[in-house]
Amino acid sequence: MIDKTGTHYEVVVIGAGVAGIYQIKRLVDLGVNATVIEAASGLGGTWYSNRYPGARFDSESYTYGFSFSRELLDEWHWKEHFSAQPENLRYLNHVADKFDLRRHMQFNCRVEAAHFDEVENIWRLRIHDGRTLTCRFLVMGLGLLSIPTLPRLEGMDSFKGRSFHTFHWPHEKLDLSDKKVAVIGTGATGIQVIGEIADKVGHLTVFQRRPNWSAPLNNGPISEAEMAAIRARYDEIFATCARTPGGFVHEPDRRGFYEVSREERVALWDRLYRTPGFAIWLANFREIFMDEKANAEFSEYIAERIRQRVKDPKVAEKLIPRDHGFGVQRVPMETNYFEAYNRDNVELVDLGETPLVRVTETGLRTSERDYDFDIIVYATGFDAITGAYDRIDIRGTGGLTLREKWKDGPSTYLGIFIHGFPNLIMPNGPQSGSASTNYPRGIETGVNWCTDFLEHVWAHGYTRVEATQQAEDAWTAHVADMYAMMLMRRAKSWFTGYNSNVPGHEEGRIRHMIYNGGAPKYVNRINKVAAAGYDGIELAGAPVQVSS
Ligand code: NA7
Repeated sequence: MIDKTGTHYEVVVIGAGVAGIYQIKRLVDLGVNATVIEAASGLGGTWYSNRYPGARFDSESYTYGFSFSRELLDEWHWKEHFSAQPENLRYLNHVADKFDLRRHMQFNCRVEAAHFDEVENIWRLRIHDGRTLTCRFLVMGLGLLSIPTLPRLEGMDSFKGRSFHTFHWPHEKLDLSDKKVAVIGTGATGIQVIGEIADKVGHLTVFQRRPNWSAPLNNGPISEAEMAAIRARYDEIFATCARTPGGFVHEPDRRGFYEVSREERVALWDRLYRTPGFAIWLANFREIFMDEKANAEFSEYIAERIRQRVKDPKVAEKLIPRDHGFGVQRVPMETNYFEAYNRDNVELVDLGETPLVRVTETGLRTSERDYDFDIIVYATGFDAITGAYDRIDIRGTGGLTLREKWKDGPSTYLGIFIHGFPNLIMPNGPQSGSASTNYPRGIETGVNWCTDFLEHVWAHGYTRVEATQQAEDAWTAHVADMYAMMLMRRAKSWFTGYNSNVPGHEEGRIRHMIYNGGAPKYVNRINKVAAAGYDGIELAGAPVQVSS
């Protein structure tokens, strides 16, 4: 008999983002006693929090939506090829309402601790308000980019204007006209914000530590007729996503980089530069990711594009990355980004030349001078992928903390299980397929697999499931081996666990955060594991009667 001090559920899902929404849908359909615990006051995860101007998909909208319901696909009209945050949040709320999922979600609840009880094989959760919950299975729908990080600068609290991380951009309308605005950071987020606000602010100063390779998003509206055509092709669209490494509609060019002439390569690149979305990254030659010479040639092609678009040659050169080649970090997609620097009200400060020294009462100080601002925007990124796990006191068998286990980087079995943490399941965990692909496509795969797994467990009356050490070691080594083949391994980015603002993540040691084998290989592998009766996972225990 389970000794309960709070409410007991068969499954607790942490996080009401894309993963949590779909996971609870599957569980509710099975009639499982399950709940979603969400720290924010609404559902939507990334799309609930990131309300900065310019926040939008880089995935084609119709490849980002859920695929599980024909009715949903038929009734939803995406208004743009790369839909913006307000519509994305409306969509996720629509899904929750349509399938009556909201009543299975608890908002404003932050899970502070999750401890595994080895006697009863359950998880005990402590919520920030002091409540305790217990569950047999703990499913992590934690965001991969949900813990924003700020620079560690002296004087940050002294600034008298408004300052915030892009993740905390105010929900109410913020008037930027006539304001002097600073944006620190030129990652995917900074590049979206800068392109969007450049012509809406009084003056914009961009503080860039390292430039990023970026290319046009080529967004556009979707008419009724176009949407009807997309609806008719949904099966084909999702089939394409399922067979491409990134889970997108973009298929890599199968020709060998060196087998075609320079003219043919340039002709492809000219076409890709005009093609919407990640085509420039993912429909390119595969050598771009692995071969230094091929990467350098393509990077120079993009550098030339930057020079053509930015009028001041000195500024253009500052916007061209020197420390890494195109595509070895996450490629930000831009709209009017480079043109922003042609405006009289936009200035670029190269922190490589004049580093930030401190925040003052009125703005920012670099090694060269003081700047005054009304608003400082920190577009400085996230404690990515493992950060949300680190923020919860997760303890497995023998009191082992996940924080300690993962202090040098994650280790998992399939990105789904962690040895030492029984009954903890991650449909979109570090080193899983969804962490490196078009998220919702990977998430649907992960949630479906995990739900099938749980059905298997319930059908057999197992109460304790745990990956073996051996299975975890083999998977983690496999993930590391794939990094070894990629130029990405040398890049300072969240793909390798780099973040200068997070102790322990500042320099050097690579963390194998994502699975780089591509969606089809990942799906093939996890399906094989299932077909082999869940190879690598110890299934144990007899049913325990739970009193209510
Ligand atoms: P990113 O891609 O991690 O970018 C963060 C940016 O902030 C990047 O330009 C950093 O420069 C810069 N940064 C970070 N810390 C500092 C400090 N201390 N001083 C100056 N500049 C700093 O995060 P994003 O939010 O843009 O994108 C994250 C993902 O969200 C993205 O990939 C999408 O999938 C959605 P650096 O390059 O490290 O020198």
